[in-house]
Amino acid sequence: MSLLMNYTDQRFVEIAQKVFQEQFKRDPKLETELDERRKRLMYEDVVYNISYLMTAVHFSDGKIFEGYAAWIYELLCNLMKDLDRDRIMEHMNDHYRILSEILNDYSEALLTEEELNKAADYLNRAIAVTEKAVTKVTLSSDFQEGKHYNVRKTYLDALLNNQTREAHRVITEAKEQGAALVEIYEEVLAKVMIEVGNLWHKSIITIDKEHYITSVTQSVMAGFYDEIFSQPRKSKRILSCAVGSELHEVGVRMLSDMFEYRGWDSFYLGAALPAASILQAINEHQPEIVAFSVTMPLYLQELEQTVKAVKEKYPEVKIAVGGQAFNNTDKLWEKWEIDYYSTTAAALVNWAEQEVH
Ligand code: B12
Repeated sequence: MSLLMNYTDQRFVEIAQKVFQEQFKRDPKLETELDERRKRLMYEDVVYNISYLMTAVHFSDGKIFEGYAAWIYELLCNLMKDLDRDRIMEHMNDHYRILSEILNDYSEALLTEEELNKAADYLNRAIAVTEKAVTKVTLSSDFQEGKHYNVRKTYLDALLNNQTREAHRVITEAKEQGAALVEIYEEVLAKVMIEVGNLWHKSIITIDKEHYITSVTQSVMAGFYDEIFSQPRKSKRILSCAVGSELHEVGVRMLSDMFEYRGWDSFYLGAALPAASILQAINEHQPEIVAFSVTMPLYLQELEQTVKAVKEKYPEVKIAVGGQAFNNTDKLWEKWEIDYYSTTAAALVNWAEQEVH
């Protein structure tokens, strides 16, 4: 077994080339993802991977290759930030599978049966290490603090691994084990969404993954609707929406659901609602409270105008504002004629239960 010692060995070169070509054959998307420079680096990596594998086989030490697999995966994730972590996992694991098959074809010509078995075992271990590493991302301290950490971490892990059913299962299980709906919304779903934004901001995940997680989270919320919409009624109404050209609407939907769950009739009007439509909807639904949400500071001005218009036309309606746009302001809400501001939807529900009779 002298592969490592002699890179110019024709069989070694042949293996590397075959693995490289086979990877493109099986995964044509690679052509568009890798430019010429990346292709050259990828070929070099194939050579590098084989030599690490041979070192591990030589010492009968699978840890050498496992450690290498974890290291090369993180390196590639950092070098190719335009690709998602699980796409890079796919690249690597295809590579390990192909290498295993091609080594097998060479069989005794290159390695003894015992060595071949070891190589196959180490390649499988590398696959497992790489699969696990997909979710090994640095999470913010906010995400790690507070109740139900395990539930939100498992939920996030499932989603980072594209495991939609598992994500649903995690939430159903938390509910069955007694987590309140408000806790699932605030402590699990909201915190996971915020963390997903952080991961996107750090280029750890790509935009398609962020969209996928948003849509699964919305479907998880929809799964609670039978329960939410079958609570005893209170004859109180809340109208809510996001204003301006604001597309972030998961938070204000949560808010609306929490009111409905407490027996209020909720009129949730979604994202990007123009002021004129808001005024018309208030006239139609006659809510006791209107709740406005803004995430992007760009739309605060429009919210200010909307608040003024509502106050003028419907002075008896209570106005609540919230959303992340207020986080980095000098208590902007104190300068407006509103009735309530808070950083969480749950706090508004509690306030409204006390204040609105
Ligand atoms: C999903 C998402 C999107 C989706 C939204 C889809 C949808 N259907 O909602 C899409 C893809 C559309 C999107 C687009 C954009 N996004 Co975006 N997005 C997110 C993400 C990851 C999650 C949003 C979310 O659901 N959060 C969870 C909810 C539950 O939180 P919440 O809204 O704050 O609500 C809670 C409280 O604030 C409160 N609350 C909310 N409203 C109200 C109202 C009242 C009255 C009260 C009392 C309480 C209250 O209740 C909730 C629970 O307590 C965030 C990350 C983040 N930090 O949130 C980025 C994030 C908000 N997006 C960001 C950006 C930059 C954008 C884009 C500009 C990207 C782009 N280049 O196109 C666009 C802007 C679009 C627009 N015009 O609005 C940045 C904003 C940075 C900034 N401050 O300027 C963030 C923070 C990501 C990041 N970390 O950089 N995004």
